Amino acid sequence: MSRFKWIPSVLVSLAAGLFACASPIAAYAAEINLSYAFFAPARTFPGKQMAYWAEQLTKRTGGKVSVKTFPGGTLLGARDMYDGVTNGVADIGLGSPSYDPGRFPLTSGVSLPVGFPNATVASRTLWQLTQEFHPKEYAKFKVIAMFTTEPGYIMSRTPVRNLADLKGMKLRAAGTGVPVLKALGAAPIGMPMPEVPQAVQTGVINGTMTSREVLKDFNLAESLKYVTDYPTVVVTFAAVMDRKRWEKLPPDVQKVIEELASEMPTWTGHYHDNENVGAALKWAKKEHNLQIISLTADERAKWDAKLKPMAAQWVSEMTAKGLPAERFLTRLRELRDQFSKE
Ligand code: DTR
Repeated sequence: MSRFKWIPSVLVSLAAGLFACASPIAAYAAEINLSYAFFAPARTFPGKQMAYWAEQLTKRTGGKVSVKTFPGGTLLGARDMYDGVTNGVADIGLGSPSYDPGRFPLTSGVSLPVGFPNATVASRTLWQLTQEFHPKEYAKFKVIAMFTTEPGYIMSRTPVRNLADLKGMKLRAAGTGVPVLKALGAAPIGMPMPEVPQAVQTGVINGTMTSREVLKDFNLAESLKYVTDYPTVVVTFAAVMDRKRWEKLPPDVQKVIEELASEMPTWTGHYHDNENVGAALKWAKKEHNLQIISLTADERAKWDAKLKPMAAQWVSEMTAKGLPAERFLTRLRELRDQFSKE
């Protein structure tokens, strides 16, 4: 009998002991870790959406998936978000298709002046259209969440009461808002939202056109004291995952992500419409004496007339590119009306 006969049994109990120690940890450690990048701060409404989604995914998968979020452009900025996902810098990226209408041509139709009443209706419309049309612009991606801002308003350093006030004014918008400002006679500059506070402070721009919660969430009410009460166009957001990465996820996890994807437009729209914007306006009025400027009926009609040709122009441009623009816009209007009633 070898005197080393006891060794294997010691090893077995050692291993068992180690396993016993390790197993409680294993029960809590996630099997799948995902990184999720966003270009603006966590306190903003898309940032809140990201945190909610991450928390829900972990909860609904029973801890199988853990998500590490990187808000504030710490991993990817607005300009490199979608390429960053393709290159594997982040598993998921939340960017704004509105910043690059050339890359997301069909989606840009949602940012036409079509009279969405709020972010909830626009977000649901955007998601439903994407489900029905499968735009080629997302071919490399799995879209995991979509939503929009409320229709944007002009917020400016000096009051804008009419087209004459607006003439030549340097105003910033997301890429899809640039033609709107141009049609109204302003001098538009396209730039991502996180760059706006500094551009306002240094006088590069006299204001911006976007959703009104930025008055508080980016502290813009300090310099921009006027909001012109004329709702224009929404800005779109899409959170995507690289398609190959998506295909590697187990079906039960994919199922939860799809379930969440169908909920996010309404969740985000409700938060933005019912809490976020209202709280920001109240704060800006109280802390910074924000003024809301109403347009006269005559003036409003002039603005409407300037924006009216935009939809038809968009259809002819996109049709020339071989996109089903006419059908897309018709369906958009149907969905807008349907969701407005719900
Ligand atoms: N993408 C936007 C809109 C925007 C509105 N609120 C936020 C908050 C965080 C990031 C972006 C935005 C725009 O640029 O107009």
